[in-house]
Amino acid sequence: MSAREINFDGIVGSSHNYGGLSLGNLASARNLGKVSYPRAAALQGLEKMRANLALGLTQGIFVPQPRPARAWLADLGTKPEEAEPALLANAMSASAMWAANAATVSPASDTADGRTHLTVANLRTMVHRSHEWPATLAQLRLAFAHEAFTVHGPVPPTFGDEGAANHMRLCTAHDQTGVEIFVYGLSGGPFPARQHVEACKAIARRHRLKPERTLFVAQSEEAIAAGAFHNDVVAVANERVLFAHEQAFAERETFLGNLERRFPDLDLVEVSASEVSLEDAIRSYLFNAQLVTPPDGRTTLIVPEEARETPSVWTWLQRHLAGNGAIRDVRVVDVRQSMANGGGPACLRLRVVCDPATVDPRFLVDEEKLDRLAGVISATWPEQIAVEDLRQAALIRDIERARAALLEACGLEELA
Ligand code: SUG
Repeated sequence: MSAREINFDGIVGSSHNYGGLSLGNLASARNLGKVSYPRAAALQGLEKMRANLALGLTQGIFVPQPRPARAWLADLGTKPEEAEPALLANAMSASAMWAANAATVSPASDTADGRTHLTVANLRTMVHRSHEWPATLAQLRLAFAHEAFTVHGPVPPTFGDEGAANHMRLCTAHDQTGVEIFVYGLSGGPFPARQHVEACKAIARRHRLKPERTLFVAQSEEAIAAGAFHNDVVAVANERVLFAHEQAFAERETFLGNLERRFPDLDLVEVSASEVSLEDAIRSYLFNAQLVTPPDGRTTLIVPEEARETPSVWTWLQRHLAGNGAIRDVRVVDVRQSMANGGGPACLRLRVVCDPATVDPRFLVDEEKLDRLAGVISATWPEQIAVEDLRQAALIRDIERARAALLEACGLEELA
């Protein structure tokens, strides 16, 4: 088999809740304290994967992390029963579901040593995400143990790194040499810039990328200030196509000029602020879509329901389709439980271009396996969680048992 793109989706963890933990992520702040529905959330995620399989795409999974994060609480000298409420909330988040923040990936065709390189993201800016990386790294090391891969530890936490959410790749086909674009933040008005340029440069060096096929570009301050806490909230790329809001990048003309010089085949689909405001783009997550190439070659955009409900966005999409633009098809998925924490279809997946035969099969899914996982989730995931219940011993027990049942169904007990 040859290399192809695999989307690895994070399964929504059994502790999924709305803790309002992410400054600069407007949905997270807006939904603080709302009752969450972990079972429905995880099943929505599985349905998205099912729809991708139906499109003919190859689908993978990552399993949820241990919650509460007992190891992290122990490092802080406490435990779930004793931790202060704020600390406990940071130990209970299911935020590892957003696999786009798991790692940055450079496919073998881009690297000097012909291996696929992955660097686990340190996620150091947000407290609740800063302790994800050890469990993510353990999982990456299992899934990508084959010699075709090199899995790196995190960039030192001096420099913030949030993984593939701030990384795009342009290429004529997934298995061909690409141009890798690293997007960093300098300033975000009232909000933190989570991705540091020093981390981007470190990853490009570690991954042994060719400087002439690598670009670094800053997010615009206005995008971060409007709620684009990751670049994938305002831009997404697939093969030749870069789909972006015109206010996504600082020094837009310079960036696009540099990009066209490095990648003359670029097919730029830019949405102007007069057609879709930054506010509508961020509320609807138009750009936090999966832009994919199914086997029939028709570039397809997988958007959340919220995009259909936002008139300016839906009008833009219909006009683009009618005009035979680069995006040939639009599919709508319901990931509302994740969206309410600022995680759209693209946040939920990590793209890895590789030969599926080199991936540990426990991390790949087909219809039948999704059925089995849905059975476990329906039987064990809590139906709902109110933030004030996070300390309840019975809930904590259910959350931990549910994850154990899923690990068993996946044959991944060693991640317990
Ligand atoms: O890091 N939300 C996540 C959403 C991540 C989305 N990922 C990408 N854009 N790729 C974040 O802000 C909210 C958790 C809470 O408030 O309970 C949260 O972590």
